[in-house]
Parts: sequence; structure tokens; C-alpha cells
Amino acid sequence: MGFQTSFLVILAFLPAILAQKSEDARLVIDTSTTIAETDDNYICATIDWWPQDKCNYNRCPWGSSSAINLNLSHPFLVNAIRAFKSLRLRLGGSLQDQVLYDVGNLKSSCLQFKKEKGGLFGFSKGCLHMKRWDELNNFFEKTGALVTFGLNALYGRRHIQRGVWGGDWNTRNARDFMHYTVSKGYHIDSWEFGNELCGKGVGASVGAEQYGNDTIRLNAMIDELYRNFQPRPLLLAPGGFYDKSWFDKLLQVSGPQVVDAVTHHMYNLGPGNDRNLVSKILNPDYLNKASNTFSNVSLTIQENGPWSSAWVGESGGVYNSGAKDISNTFVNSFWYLDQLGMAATYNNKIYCRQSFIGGFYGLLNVTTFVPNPDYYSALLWHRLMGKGVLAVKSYASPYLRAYGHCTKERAGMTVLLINLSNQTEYNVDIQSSGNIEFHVKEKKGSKIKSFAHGLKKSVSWIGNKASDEKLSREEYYLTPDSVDHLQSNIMSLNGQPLQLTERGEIPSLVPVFRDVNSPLNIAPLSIKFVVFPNFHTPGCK
Ligand SMILES: *[C@@H]1O[C@H](CO)[C@@H](O)[C@H](O)[C@H]1NC(C)=O
Ligand SMILES: *[C@@H]1O[C@H](CO)[C@@H](O)[C@H](O)[C@H]1NC(C)=O
Ligand SMILES: *[C@@H]1O[C@H](CO)[C@@H](O)[C@H](O)[C@H]1NC(C)=O
Ligand SMILES: *[C@@H]1O[C@H](CO)[C@@H](O)[C@H](O)[C@H]1NC(C)=O
Ligand SMILES: *[C@@H]1O[C@H](CO)[C@@H](O)[C@H](O)[C@H]1NC(C)=O
Ligand SMILES: CC(=O)N[C@H]1CO[C@H](CO)[C@@H](O)[C@@H]1O
Repeated sequence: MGFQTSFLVILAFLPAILAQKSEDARLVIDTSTTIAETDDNYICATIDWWPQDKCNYNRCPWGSSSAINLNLSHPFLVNAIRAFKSLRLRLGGSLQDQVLYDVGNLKSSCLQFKKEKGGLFGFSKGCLHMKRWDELNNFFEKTGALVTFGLNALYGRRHIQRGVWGGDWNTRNARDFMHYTVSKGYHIDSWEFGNELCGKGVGASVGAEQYGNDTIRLNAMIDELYRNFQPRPLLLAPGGFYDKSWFDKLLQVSGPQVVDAVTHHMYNLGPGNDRNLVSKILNPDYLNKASNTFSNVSLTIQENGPWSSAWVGESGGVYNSGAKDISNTFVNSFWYLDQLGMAATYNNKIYCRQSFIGGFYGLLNVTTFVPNPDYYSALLWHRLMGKGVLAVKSYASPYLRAYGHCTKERAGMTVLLINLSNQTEYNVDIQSSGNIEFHVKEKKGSKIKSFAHGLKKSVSWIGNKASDEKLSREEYYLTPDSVDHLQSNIMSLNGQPLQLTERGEIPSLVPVFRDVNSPLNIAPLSIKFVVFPNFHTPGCK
């Protein structure tokens, strides 16, 4: 481009350039220690039980996505799970406490869910055939999935008053089902007890003391059934919204080593017909509110069940099946990645997204099986963000969100940057506290600005000194595929739209390599994972 043309181009874009501001942002990351640790497989997603005729706001976005009718041989589905190597899947959801297992002594016939006036959530009981359970387990094995199965915790109880169920849980059907599962050699990572029956409940509730007693019985049953089977699955409970007194009591009543993980649900964006979802998602004050729940859950565990840990057992952002043109579009990743980051800092071990497929919040589209933007966000997280969570101190606008983890399965650290601002580009300076190592940044090609005094530049990076100049960082830069179209259902990675290959495979996610000392920027309304392979992180194991 000649001088004149470039001058004209600049003139043409002048209003845009003027509208966009640029600000310096400093992040100080403590690499000397980790503040929390996630599971190796933090990313999890759910497969629900909703039938085709589950509708919200006159839309029925579930199609054939349930544990009962999902097309398990669809190649896009298989490829999407395999791309994770070990994706956690949770089978569960509202209707789980009405599922019968067609095995052992079940006296009733095995029927499908159908609409029923007065039924819980408007549906009848449903049933899982063992033939389908076999198919599901073959599918889990084939795709490498790690499975959490949510058991029916209402079985045998009585409806004692509006919304409240009482009496002991009848273990019979669950025991037969688990016995069948063990006898077939199927690996279940964890059995979860009930769905949203805690606190005031969603469709139904059960008292915490009763629940605690039943959890003890389930635990004894797992001990017995898995006597000769390794590894023993974990017991998760209660799979519902946090309620302090109920959760405290559950742990107190069930006692040490019974509940291995406390599963809590989050839907902090509101209902699917809320008109302000985009502005909530892009509002840092709004996003921050979720930390309240995370810190309370963590306190409940510290005080009442230090043997246990927290998992986000189900989280869709928007409830009632998600929101059309939001949950399945780029803008949702601002919420999703921010919450993955936040939950990890509060020591949640696992985060289950509602859903893997089904509803508008599916990581895959329910009819086409094509990944939505959040699928790629989840996959990048899974590949880049390791277990160790690092403390990030931000000296920047609240619109710049940042999370740091030890890099997954290699040295160094990965920083997730989220720019919620619609007008400000941030020039990010990343430094290390912990006093030994530091990041140096060259300002406008001139002097080196060092953070720790008296240390030479070479100290900050491990690697071959002779090739110091060649040290690079990896950037995975995420934007919607078209400018100004936050509600696009196609995400771009480093400017290239992410699309399945011709053979229906997940495309490779390739970073851009940059000189480690080159300026690090993040444009308005965009997301970036930055991997620093040579960053010295003594706190990472
Ligand atoms: C499952 O998906 C495959 C691939 O699209 C298709 O050939 C097959 O007919 C589907 N099966 C069912 C039961 O819909
Ligand atoms: C729970 O178990 C304890 C001890 O067995 C018993 O005293 C209590 O009545 C039970 N509570 C409920 C609600 O079942
Ligand atoms: C968390 O705990 C605080 C203090 O007990 C309470 O005020 C707040 O409402 C709780 N928040 C949530 C979301 O549970
Ligand atoms: C699935 O994709 C189609 C085509 O892009 C779209 O019309 C539909 O709304 C999507 N469905 C859901 C539930 O997101
Ligand atoms: C930027 O965001 C603010 C606050 O949400 C909004 O009022 C404004 O219209 C947005 N500007 C552009 C150019 O989208
Ligand atoms: C909506 C929006 O993006 N607003 C913020 C953009 O970033 C600047 C600088 O950080 C904030 O002051 C705005 O409120």
C-alpha cells in the first residue's frame, strides 16, 4: 500500500480509530504458589432427560438430545467428545428424579416420559431400558468420556405437602441398576444423589436431615457394590442450588467421608426471555456477583465438611433452556469463560456446563450437531488451563478480566484475558510477583522496564539463553466471525472462522506465536488465551 492510499484508509477509519481508546493494564501474577487446584478434567457438560416436547416461551429446543433419544452414532457428536480425550459428562437434570431403571424387580412397565398435568415439571415418570444403558456405556467408552450419573432420589418417597416430599428413599431400584452397571464392568466416575431437591427445591424438596440419612445409605451401598471393583466411584450430592442451612446440615448429618463432592447449580444470568442478557453478560459488576455464591459454598465446606470439595454440578447461565441467539452465540463465552475462571479460583474442582447438547445453551447445536462458540471456549480451556490456579492481581479497569493457571501438562503459565469493554483496547503488561522472577516488557522499543530490582532480564525466562530473542508466547485470539456481531454463532480463532473439517472433525486449534517481548494487546469485546511456555512458575507442579 502506497503512502497516499494508506493515508486515505486512515482518513476513512478515523472516526472508528478515535472512538476506540487504548489503555495500559498491568497484571501481577503470583507464580510462587497456587491458590486453588481444579481436577485434571475440569470441563464437564451435561446430557439431560428432557424429551422433544419440553418447551419454554413457545420454543422447543431439545429435539432428540436426551439420554434416551440422542443419536449416539452421529459422527459430529463422537468427534466433539473425542477431541477432549477425556470429557466429563453428567447425565442428569430435572426429570432425573422420575427415572425408573428397567432392571431387577421393577414392577412397573418401562414407559417414556410424556406430558402429564400435575406431573413434576409437567411430565410423567420415564424409564431407562438396559439396552439403552448398554449403548450409552459403549458410547462413553468409545469417546473416552468420564461419567457422572444422577440417581433418582425421590424413589419411594411420599408427597407430603405442596412441593415437599418425605419418607425414606427406597434404594431398591437404584441398587439393582448400580449392581447391573458393576456386573457389566461399566466405569462410572461418580454417582450423584438427586437433582435440585435441596433448599426449597425447584419442583420438589426433601429435608436436609432426611437427605443426609439417605446419603449415608447410598454410601454404604456403593461400598458394598464396589467391594471388588476399582476405582470406587465418588458420591456427589445434592446437585442443586446453594442454600446455606440446608447444605450445612447435609454435611453435618451425613458426616465424614460420605459426600465426596458438594455439587451446586448456578444460573446467574436469569431466564431465557430476559431482554437484558447481553448487557448483564458484559457488565463486570453483574458477573462478579456470582463470587458470592462461590465463596459461601466454599465456607460451608470448610466449616462442615472439609473432607469434601465443591463442584459446579450444573450451570447454564440462562435458565429455562437458555436464550436463543445468546446462549448459542459468541457473546455467551464472555460469561462462560469468566465463570470458569472465577469458579476455579474458589477451588471448584469441576464445572459442568448445561448442556453438552440440548436447549439453546448446548455446546453443540441440537439439530445440526455443529459446535457453538462455547464448545471451542471449553476445548481451549481444557487444553491450555492446567490444574494449578494462580492469583492474578489486576491494576486495570474492571472491564478487563484475567485468570491465570499453570499451563496444562507443560511448563509455564496460561493467562485468559477477557475484554468486556466495547471501546477500549488494553495494552497488557504481565508481571510476576513472588519476587524471584518477573516479566520484562520493552516499551516502544526503548528501555527495559523491570519489575524486580537488580535482576537481569534473562532471569525471567527459562530456556536456552543463546536463543533468548526467539522466546515466544502463544496467542489464541477469539472474536465473533464478523466484526460487530457479538451474537454470531461462529467464533473465529486468530481471525479464522472455526468450522468442522470436511470430514466432520473438530478443526485444529492453532495459536499465533509472538515474540515474548512484543506488546500484548486485547481488542474491545474479544477474548485471548495467552500461553507463556517459558514463564518461570515455581508454584506449578
Ligand atoms: C444418526 O446420525 C447418522 C449420521 O448423521 C445418521 O446416518 C443416522 O441415520 C442417525 N440415526 C438416527 C437414529 O437418527
Ligand atoms: C436420621 O437418622 C437418625 C439416626 O438414625 C434418626 O435419629 C433420625 O430420626 C433420622 N431422621 C430422619 C428425618 O429420617
Ligand atoms: C452468602 O453469605 C452471606 C453471609 O452469610 C449472605 O449475606 C449472602 O446472602 C449469601 N449469598 C448467597 C448467594 O448465598
Ligand atoms: C441450531 O442451528 C440452526 C441453524 O443455525 C438454528 O436455526 C437453530 O436455532 C439452532 N438451534 C438451537 C437450539 O440453538
Ligand atoms: C458501549 O457500551 C455502553 C454501555 O453498555 C453503551 O451505552 C454504548 O452504546 C456502547 N457503545 C457501542 C459503540 O456499542
Ligand atoms: C460498556 C463499556 O465497555 N464500558 C467501559 C469500557 O471501558 C472503559 C475503560 O475501562 C470503562 O470506563 C467503560 O465503562
